[in-house]
Amino acid sequence: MSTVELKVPDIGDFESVGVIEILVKVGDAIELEQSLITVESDKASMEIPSSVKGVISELRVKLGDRVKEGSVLAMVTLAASGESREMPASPGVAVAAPEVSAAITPAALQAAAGGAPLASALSPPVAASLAATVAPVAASPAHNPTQTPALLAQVPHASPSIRKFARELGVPLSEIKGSGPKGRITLDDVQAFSRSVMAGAIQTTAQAASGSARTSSGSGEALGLLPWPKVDFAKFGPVERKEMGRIKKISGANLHRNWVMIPHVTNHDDADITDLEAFRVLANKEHEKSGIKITMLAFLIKACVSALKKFPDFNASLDGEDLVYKQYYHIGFAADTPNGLMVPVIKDADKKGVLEISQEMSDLAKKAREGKLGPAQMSGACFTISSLGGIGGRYFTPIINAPEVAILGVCKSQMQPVWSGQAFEPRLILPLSLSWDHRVIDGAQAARFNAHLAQILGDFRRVLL
Ligand code: CAO
Repeated sequence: MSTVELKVPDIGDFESVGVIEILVKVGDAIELEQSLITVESDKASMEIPSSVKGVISELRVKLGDRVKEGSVLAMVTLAASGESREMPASPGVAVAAPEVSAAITPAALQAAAGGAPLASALSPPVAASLAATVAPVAASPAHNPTQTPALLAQVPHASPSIRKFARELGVPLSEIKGSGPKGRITLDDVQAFSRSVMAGAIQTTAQAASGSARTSSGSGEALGLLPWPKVDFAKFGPVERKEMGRIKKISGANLHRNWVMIPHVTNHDDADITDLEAFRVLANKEHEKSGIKITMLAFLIKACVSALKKFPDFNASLDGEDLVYKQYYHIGFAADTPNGLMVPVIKDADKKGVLEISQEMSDLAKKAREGKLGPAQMSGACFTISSLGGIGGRYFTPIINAPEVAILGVCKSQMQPVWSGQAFEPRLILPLSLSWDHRVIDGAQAARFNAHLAQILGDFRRVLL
């Protein structure tokens, strides 16, 4: 049996990178190209794959270590029938010269000379470079005892971008069951998990352990801000203290993250819905017997689908440095419930009529108020509408529901005098407030999106164009 050192290959321009995940443990049988650790620079995260096949006999890194090209990650006892190859380029990492990434021990060298196990375990370029990379095991520094079994157990299978995304959301990958090939965790899995937590359908282990979800009232110290003011309110008058509800705590933490992490901009516009409202009233009369109430929100959902089709950037999500353009149109709508804000999702709104959407919305809103929404009914949205139309107000700044990139806020429509060219006419005007992620969308696009929406709401026949 021969043992080799697994080293960090050329990782491009980075002086050193931090180890943020260790994906293997001592005793693991590893395959060629199997990911060993995840490292992160200030720009990206990447997985370092193995260049040999064998069994991990020692780990030389631990979480938080900084490594650079040539750092020894692990000792690997080579598989008799193993293979080896040069390090492949990781996404976003330029691998310069084809370096030998596994430094070879004297035992391995001996084996190579003898031909047998090592020759089959190493590729020709690796074998050819043996002399330059001999690193006697005995002389190597004592390794750090690395991970606790708990950390090493059950390393989830997910790409670096998904890991990064999960980290940004604070989603523990180890608690997600992957739906991708070989149980790989997909973007949808992370989103679904996050929404379930937000909706209170599930709790992360950390939340369960602490007995509560992370709330939005952090100290702010992590952001370098002044500490939150601590006031003894009772000094100024009688008070009553109540713990925030579970959903409020969870949604608060999500809203806080979205507010802090997304560069929000909000464009306000108006839509003339005089004719649409007249049609809605008429349609409701005609369908009175069906028991379905056609709502303005159902028309808004259809209008938004049309706008999302015309401006696909609004139907996208950021995934690392990529944009994922969704070819489906699932629209979330904010529902005010006694327990707090919930966002049920109308799936495939492009394939449904206004009647069907109205019916589904009413069912989902009822379930939301009764606290009976399942995670599947709150996941997968591409875009969200938050309607305060039934309540009041003029305009507001809705917070984007990550990883979506925009949200439409709607307030109460009001009769207003509008200049027709000849005279002021009374028209029913609906205020629109579109918040968008400036990393993905530009102001001009947002203004066009709103204008398109207003055009459709002004004359719904345009949806057919
Ligand atoms: N302008 C004027 N009137 C409006 C309107 C608008 N934009 N939108 C709805 N209305 C009217 C409806 O026609 C209805 O009137 P009638 O009872 O006379 O028919 C009334 O307001 C109540 O409507 P509704 O709110 O029950 O129905 P909806 O389809 O508009 O909305 C739902 C459903 C679930 C979105 C809504 O009940 C709700 O929860 N809204 C709050 C969303 C929220 O909290 N957003 C903030 C998120 S950020 O914290």
